[in-house]
This record gives sequence, C-alpha cells and structure tokens, in this order.
Amino acid sequence: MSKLAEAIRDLEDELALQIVEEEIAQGRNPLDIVAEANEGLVMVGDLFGEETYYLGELMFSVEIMESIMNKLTPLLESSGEGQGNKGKVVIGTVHGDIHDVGKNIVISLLRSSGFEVIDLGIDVSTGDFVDAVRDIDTKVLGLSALLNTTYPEMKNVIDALEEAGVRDQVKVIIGGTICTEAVREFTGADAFATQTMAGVEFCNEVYS
Ligand code: B12
Repeated sequence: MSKLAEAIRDLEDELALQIVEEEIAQGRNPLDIVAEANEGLVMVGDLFGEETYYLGELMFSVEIMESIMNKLTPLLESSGEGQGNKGKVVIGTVHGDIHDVGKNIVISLLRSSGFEVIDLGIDVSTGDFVDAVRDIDTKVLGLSALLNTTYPEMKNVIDALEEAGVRDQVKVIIGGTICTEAVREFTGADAFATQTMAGVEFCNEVYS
C-alpha cells in the first residue's frame, strides 16, 4: 500500500497533503497520484462498510481528497492537448446520488484530454439529462452512480432518452464502483468504466 493511501485511510490530512506535494515536486504523473489517493478512499469506504468508521470520517476523507484534487486538477488540466476542441461531453451524477469525487476526476481528465465537458452536477433528474442531450451538440453522455439503490436510475435515464427519440444521438457511458458488465447490460448503456482512464478512451473512440 502506498504512503498516500495509508495517510488517507488514517485520515492524516496534513501528512497526505505533504506526500502529494513531495510527489508533485518529484515530477510524478498526477494520474498515478490520483490512483494512490483513490486506493485510500476505497479503504475508508471499506472501514465505513464494516462500521469502524462513520459518516463523519467518510466526510473528512472527502475533504482530504478535495484538497488533493485542488492541487492536482491544474496539473491534470494544463497537461491537456487543447481547449475543448475534440468535442462535447455531458456528464452528471444520477438522481438520488450525491457522490461526485470520481465524476470530478473524470471531468478533469476529459478536459485535460481536450474535451469540452458540460457538468450537470449531482442528483440530476432524468428530465435534465434528456434536455441536455436534446439541447447540447454532444455525442457522449456520462452517468455516474455509486449506490446500489441509484444504479436503476441510470436505466431510467437511458429509457427516457429512447422515449424522447434521442437515444441514437449519443453513446452512453456509465461509471462508478458498482458498474459491471451486468449493470451495463441492465441499463442499456454502451459502455461502463470503473477505471480512471477508461472514460477518456471511450470518448476518444466516439469522437475519432
Ligand atoms: C466519499 C464517499 C461518500 C461521500 C461523498 C462525497 C462526494 N462529494 O462525493 C459522502 C460522505 C457524502 C457519502 C455519502 C453516502 N455514502 Co458514500 N462513499 C464514499 C466512498 C468512501 C468513496 C467514494 C469515492 O469518492 N471514491 C473515489 C473515486 C475516485 O472513485 P469512484 O467514485 O469509484 O470514481 C472512479 C470510477 O468509478 C470512475 N467513475 C465514477 N463516476 C464516473 C462517471 C463516468 C461517466 C465515468 C466514465 C467514470 C466514472 O472514475 C472514477 C475515477 O477513477 C465510497 C467507498 C467506495 N469504496 O467507493 C462510499 C460508498 C459509495 N458510500 C456508500 C453509502 C452507503 C453512502 C450513504 C448512503 C451513507 C449514508 N448512510 O448516508 C450516503 C449516500 C448519499 C447519497 N444520497 O448519495 C456505500 C455504497 C454501498 C452501495 N454499493 O450501495 C459505499 C460503497 C461505502 C460502503 N462500503 O458502504 N459517501
């Protein structure tokens, strides 16, 4: 386990930020730093799952992650290949779900890869997703969900796109730790991603 993951797991905020600064100074790839931090958050989630940590600890781990992302986002976005000229991507966290750390990381990576990202935010209604696909000239819709209770919402969005007659206009990629091939099939999405770069690779393919 990396020192950064360990520091996040132990909620050692100052130590975690110090490690990040050292890693940046050493010229480490910001994506590798994100991956290490991600590992720490997953461990916090496991401790929460086994009731060693409670909601307060979970929230604090997010504050640590947000401080880390404040340092890494400018590096991720400045290493970009252009200013949004590859195409537009619409992304949001589905209704009932407020998890956005992973979505925001994907957004930073897409922007750094040259996509213009329209972020609909968290707890986004089905209607808002449909309106966005209808109104924005995009070929990709990204849906994020982290809860077992909210992944059926991804299917609702895709069904609503069909009903509105706009399903053919976009490829839909779903993301979040709960996403698997079975979830993709259930929702009717075109792809799923649980890894940092998979979403970017998918958008590159769609716009190639
Ligand atoms: C941080 C966190 C929170 C924070 C969220 C803050 C925020 N601003 O996001 C807070 C404290 C608010 C929270 C609340 C809750 N949480 Co919570 N949370 C987590 C935790 C610890 C980490 C999630 C995270 O940020 N991971 C780091 C990011 C980088 O990873 P990621 O989200 O998976 O994203 C990556 C990929 O999945 C992918 N990706 C993600 N989205 C997308 C979208 C697209 C389009 C693409 C291409 C890719 C992609 O790319 C990302 C980068 O690699 C997880 C534990 C875990 N193992 O996931 C629990 C977890 C998700 N939470 C859980 C629960 C139960 C809750 C609560 C219901 C708790 C409660 N009793 O109130 C509430 C729900 C609130 C709600 N309505 O949404 C459970 C879910 C269980 C389940 N499967 O249903 C988990 C798994 C914890 C656990 N082990 O029990 N949570």
